[in-house]
Amino acid sequence: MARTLRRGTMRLKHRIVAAIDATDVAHARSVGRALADRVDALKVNWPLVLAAGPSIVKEFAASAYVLCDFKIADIPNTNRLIVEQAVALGASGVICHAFAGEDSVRACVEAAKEAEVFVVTEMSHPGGQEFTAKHAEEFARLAVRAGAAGIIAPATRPERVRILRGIVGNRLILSPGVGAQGGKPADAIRAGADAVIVGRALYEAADPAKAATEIEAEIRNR
Ligand code: O7M
Repeated sequence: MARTLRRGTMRLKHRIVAAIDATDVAHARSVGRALADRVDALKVNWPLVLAAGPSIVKEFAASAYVLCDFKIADIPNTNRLIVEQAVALGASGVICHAFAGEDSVRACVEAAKEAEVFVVTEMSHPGGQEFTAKHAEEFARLAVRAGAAGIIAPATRPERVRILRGIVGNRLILSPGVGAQGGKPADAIRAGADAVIVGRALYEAADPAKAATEIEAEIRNR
């Protein structure tokens, strides 16, 4: 039986967003199926969309909250067009960059309608300290002003998550950089993240469902 698209606000039951960046489409599908009920969202980025085609968003949206991580960073009109396409495919959330400016972020929020917009602040990799870290607080304030649902902040630097939490109040904070990039889920959550974003530690695991359960337990027992 075909399941209807489930759109709405992210429910933080597991406090995990799975980044399905696998480019072996059969594997990505199988990981998506295994994790749909064990994480709060499936995050889809360019590697999988380029490998599988945009219809993968629709496919995942039949059983999960799909967060389209296209790191949208263009002029307002182009941002609007991208968000409209992602939402039409079934995305419940989209991710944009702040550096393109407030008008560009606002265009995403307006086009998203009932879908949620998350704004990247400081990036989790070493290069994230070169430019994004210097403006992360401004990006977080911009996200709040523009009416975003939340921000993306680095699990690799929990002390930065704590500072950004002080700026965004009760907006959501999703933290990537757990596992393969060295961050610890419990540290990010203790610092104020609502959920961690986990890619390779889940989709490269021998048993992704078991790996998700273990991360959830680590968060619960922090
Ligand atoms: O757990 P990994 O390292 O295999 O994957 C992390 C995922 O989070 C991957 O999809 C990245 O594109 C994403 N990500 C970061 O790793 N760092 C960031 O600063 C931001 C993101 C992200 O999700 O931005 C929205």
